[in-house]
Amino acid sequence: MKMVTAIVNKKDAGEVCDALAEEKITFTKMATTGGFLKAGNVTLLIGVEDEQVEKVLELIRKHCARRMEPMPAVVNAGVPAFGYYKTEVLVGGATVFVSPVERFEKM
Ligand code: 2BA
Repeated sequence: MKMVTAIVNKKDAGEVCDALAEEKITFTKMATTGGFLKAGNVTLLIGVEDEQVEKVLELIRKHCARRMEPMPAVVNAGVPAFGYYKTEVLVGGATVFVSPVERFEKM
């Protein structure tokens, strides 16, 4: 068994969750915050059998877009007042970790 931890953009979370539910894949949805942009994102905990991992990754890939997000002023603080500096950053599609599950029990 594997635990898929997927950090997705809030804008994509609804579609990803609907797609997982449609495939009868159980998951937990958590409201989280990115450490860099300090903006809300969504973390999904998806415990699945090994043979379902690729299906889960495929659904996440299909429904998560890469997009430019504005950097909040605090992240931009300290840059020179003149000249070019970055005001947007490329985020996503999704950041995914696949970890082995040593033991799974429902009590
Ligand atoms: P944030 O930490 O808010 O990062 C948002 C985006 O900002 C990142 O997109 C990346 O493009 C950029 N970024 C992050 N740290 C940076 C830095 N030190 N310098 C310059 N740019 C930086 P993604 O890589 O797609 O990450 C989206 C969200 O996924 C992250 O939101 C964070 O919540 C999570 N994440 C990404 N990598 C992670 C990791 N290794 N461990 C845990 N969470 C991670």
